[in-house]
Parts: sequence; structure tokens; C-alpha cells
Amino acid sequence: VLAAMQAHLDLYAAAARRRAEDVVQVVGAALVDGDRVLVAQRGSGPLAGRWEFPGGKVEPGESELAALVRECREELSVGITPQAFLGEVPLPGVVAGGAPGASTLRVWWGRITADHLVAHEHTEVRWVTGGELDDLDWIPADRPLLPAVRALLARL
Ligand code: 9L3
Ligand code: MG
Repeated sequence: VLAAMQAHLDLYAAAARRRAEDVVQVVGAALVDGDRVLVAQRGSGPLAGRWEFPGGKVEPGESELAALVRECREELSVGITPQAFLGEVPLPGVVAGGAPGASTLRVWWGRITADHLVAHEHTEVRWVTGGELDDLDWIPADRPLLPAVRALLARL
């Protein structure tokens, strides 16, 4: 099982490296506990006050999953285990090396393994059920991912 998982992760890492050549990749984490997922309210910038799946930009040469783990540690002081890829949406607002529209937000779901959650960059974090997701004031990019997150919560 571990070998299969590693092969799976290596494939995604290779894909992330190819993408890193021409786009700014953004990763987000749908962190699940029981029947709830962690959502976070952005604290600053043009999207302040809107809700998102925590995460951020993949750095040059960094794998997508390394970025996911790093962002969760930086923003929330949590260790996570990524579980599976959930979905991808375009990020029209993020300009990558003069190629507007090339960036995407790729969301993985995972679990918190080392739990001392502190919101360093967000105004607020909440654990919400699938039924509560729609009512939040989401960043437009994240909203199309909600059905996949709801389906995940329903099948876990
Ligand atoms: N973004 C959108 N949805 C998300 C995340 C984590 C990020 N779930 C957008 C907001 C910013 C850009 O991606 O325009 C980079 O994110 P960050 O590094 O400011 O968190
Ligand atoms: Mg961020």
C-alpha cells in the first residue's frame, strides 16, 4: 500500500515540476476531521473576509505536496498528511510570469496529524459540515470545489 501511495505521489510531484516551468501553482488543503472540514477566512489583501481552503503558492522547484504541507504549517501550525487529490480550478487573478490566466488552484484533502492549530494569517477558522459549506462567503475560485468536498465528507 505504501509503495502504491509513493508511486502515486511521485506522479503528482513530476506533474507539479512540469507545471512549475510556466505557471504559478497554488495548492489548497481540505482538512477533514470526522464529518467536518476546516475552512479559513482570509485576513488581508483584496480577498480579506472571504473564506478559502488554506494554502498558497508552490515555490520554484518545490513539489505540490511539499508546498501543501509547508503552507499548512506556516498558516495554521499543523502537521498534515495529504490523502488524495480532490479537484482543480483556474485562478484568473494570479499572474504567472506574464501569463495571466495560466495559474490553477489544486486542492487536496488530508488530515491533521500534529494538532496545535493557531491561525497565523487568517481572521478565523471553522470546522464545518458539508451542509454548512455553501453559506460561507467563499473566494470565487474555491466555490466550484465545494461539491467534491461535500461528496468526500458524505463518503468518509
Ligand atoms: N487562493 C485561492 N484559493 C485558495 C488559496 C489557498 C489561494 N484556497 C488564491 C489567493 C491568492 C493566491 O491564490 O490570489 C495565492 O494564495 P496565498 O499565497 O495568498 O494564500
Ligand atoms: Mg495562503
